[in-house]
Amino acid sequence: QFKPGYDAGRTTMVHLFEWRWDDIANECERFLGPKGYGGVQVSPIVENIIGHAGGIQRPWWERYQSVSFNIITRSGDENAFRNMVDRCNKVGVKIYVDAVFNQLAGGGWTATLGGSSYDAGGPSYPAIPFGPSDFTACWDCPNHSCDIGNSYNDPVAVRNCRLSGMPDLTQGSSYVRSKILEFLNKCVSMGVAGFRIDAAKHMWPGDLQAIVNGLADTSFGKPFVFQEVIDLGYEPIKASEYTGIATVTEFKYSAKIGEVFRHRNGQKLAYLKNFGEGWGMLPGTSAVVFVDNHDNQRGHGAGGPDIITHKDSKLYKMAVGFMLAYPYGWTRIMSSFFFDNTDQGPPHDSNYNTINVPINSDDTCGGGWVCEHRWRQIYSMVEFRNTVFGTGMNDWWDDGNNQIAFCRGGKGFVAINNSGHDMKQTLQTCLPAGTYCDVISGSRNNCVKKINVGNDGRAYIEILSWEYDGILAIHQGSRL
Ligand code: ARE
Ligand code: CA
Repeated sequence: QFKPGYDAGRTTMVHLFEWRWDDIANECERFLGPKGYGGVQVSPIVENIIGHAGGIQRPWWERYQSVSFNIITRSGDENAFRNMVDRCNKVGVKIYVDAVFNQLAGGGWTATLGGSSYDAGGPSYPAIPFGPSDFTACWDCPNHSCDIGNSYNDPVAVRNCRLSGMPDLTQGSSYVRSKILEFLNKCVSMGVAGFRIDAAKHMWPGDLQAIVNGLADTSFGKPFVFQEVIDLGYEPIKASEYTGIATVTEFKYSAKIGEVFRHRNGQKLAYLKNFGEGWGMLPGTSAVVFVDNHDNQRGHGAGGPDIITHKDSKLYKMAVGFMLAYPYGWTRIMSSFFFDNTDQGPPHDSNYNTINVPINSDDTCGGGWVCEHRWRQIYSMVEFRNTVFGTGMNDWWDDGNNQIAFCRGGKGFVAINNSGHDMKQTLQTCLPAGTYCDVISGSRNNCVKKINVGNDGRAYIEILSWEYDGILAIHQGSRL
């Protein structure tokens, strides 16, 4: 549960938010496998309510309101899901399922995707089946409303009350655990490599431990488990309560990297020298890290306005590039769809069926899909991370401000200029003498910036303030 189980030479997963299973299967074969991605986090896979939010039909978040454990969503049915897992596994790309079992669907909805009936008032979900005794009773929640509301300072309320009004499952019950495990282990038997545990903070660590203990083995050992625990340091529930069970999503990383690259609160890139544990974050081997996620890129969850997303593309490429270059945590790339309204679901046809992702001749996506993971600056840094994996960080340089550079062993070198001034420096690259191609501005086959590394390992590095990208990277594999 602590290792993603990536195939050799792979290090990074991408969250293909709301993608269809047939698209993900194609993407594994035509792009993710060849470009060295290790895995895909997929959106929740089980039957959910058909939702709306005011005038917005089919919000993305309807998938966090399950009514059964049947595999049927807007991404496809069970056959399409199995087919995807097989095809991705064959090309070395693992699948991680977003597992939602703190709560089930709330009330007020009339239709479900597979037609299963339910009653949030019971609460009763006959397709599983779960009945009233499988849910936390209101008297076990300290709030009269039965809801968590703002009670994030009370661990009992966070675990026993309802999250946004949705009926709260009692993971303390052996029957409830057995049904959850039946579903998770079915996924494992289909070849799934691991799970994101949604709303882990809202479940008692001991109950989660019991569930994780019951997971079947994959071909590489226990499935990878990463628990969604939002701990920015201000609440009594700590991420460290969960790191004994499995890895945890490190939200401080997302929040802080946004602050630093936006120069908020006196932050500057020079301070990133000891990013990670040195900033009070979890041990790197226990942390799943990301610049933004599907919640905080649209103001849900934690992080606030400083979170950097694809909308600030120059900043985003620098921040994601830093994350991939720097030796801390298990890295996850976000792949989004465009939205004007924060409730809006994925690109769809007139019947609200999710549309396939059209791929343009220049490798980018159309149809309303952003596909950050296809940006050259991002996938080239995934390859960088694969190349330098296992080395430490050395030969850090900074200008005391917002220009930085560092090496990864003798295998890679990266420089970032987020200062508004030109960067013109002769720096130690730690690479053997030779000519290298910068993988941000171009590629070995179509090189734009050539870097000459001398016999002493030093090279002249230039990133002008007006340049399209504020990052430059060379590595063992980019030698001309
Ligand atoms: C929707 C509507 C609600 C409605 C509910 C029931 O928005 O108005 O009451 O449905 O009908 C997602 C959306 C929610 C959505 C839900 C169900 O974000 O808006 O509710 O799906 O459809 C907390 C949790 C954390 C959670 C975030 C969003 O701790 O676990 O809130 N993140 C996960 C997923 C979400 C998902 C859920 C959980 C639910 O990633 O996508 O919700 O399964 C502080 C605290 C944090 C807290 C944060 C926000 O920072 O420290 O712990 O995060 O505030 O409250
Ligand atoms: Ca709970």
